[in-house]
Amino acid sequence: MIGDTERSIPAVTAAPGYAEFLESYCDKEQPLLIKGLAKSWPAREKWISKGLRSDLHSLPSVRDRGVFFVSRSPVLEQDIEMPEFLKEVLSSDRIMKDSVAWRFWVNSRNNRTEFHYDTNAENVITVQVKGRKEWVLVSPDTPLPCYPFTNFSLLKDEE
Ligand SMILES: O=C(O)CCC(=O)C(=O)O
Repeated sequence: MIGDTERSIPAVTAAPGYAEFLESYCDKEQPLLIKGLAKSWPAREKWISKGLRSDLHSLPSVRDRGVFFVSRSPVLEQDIEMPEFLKEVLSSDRIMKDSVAWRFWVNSRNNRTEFHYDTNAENVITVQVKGRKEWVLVSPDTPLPCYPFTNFSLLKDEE
């Protein structure tokens, strides 16, 4: 809990349509939790930590950035069932502009990622394929002791 400003994030069990996503969430900068989005993805069975790491290492477009793997083009699409609204999000430059990057965070139990700004990605869409993760989202106006990606982009050398 962060002071008295804690708010919960609205949760739905079915993906919204693209227009609803834009109007009700994206345009209002309102985070949204879609429960069970990946529950029927082949990735849930296929992505075992060690094998996934070596699969990612074998793909030419993927770079191992230490804390995550990144690719500027889609990879492992056969393991993913992309919801319609997300296909539209990814094919439009309205939401992601030119910062679309696929990142794979392959972490072990009890991993903790420190607070950071993702200034190179105006919006972040994250799918928790396996396991659990607690997220703490903080207003950009709130000063935090964190490593700020304010002056540079981790993805710059991929362009
Ligand atoms: O999965 C994590 O530990 C961090 C993910 C994250 O920071 C991001 O997607 O920008």
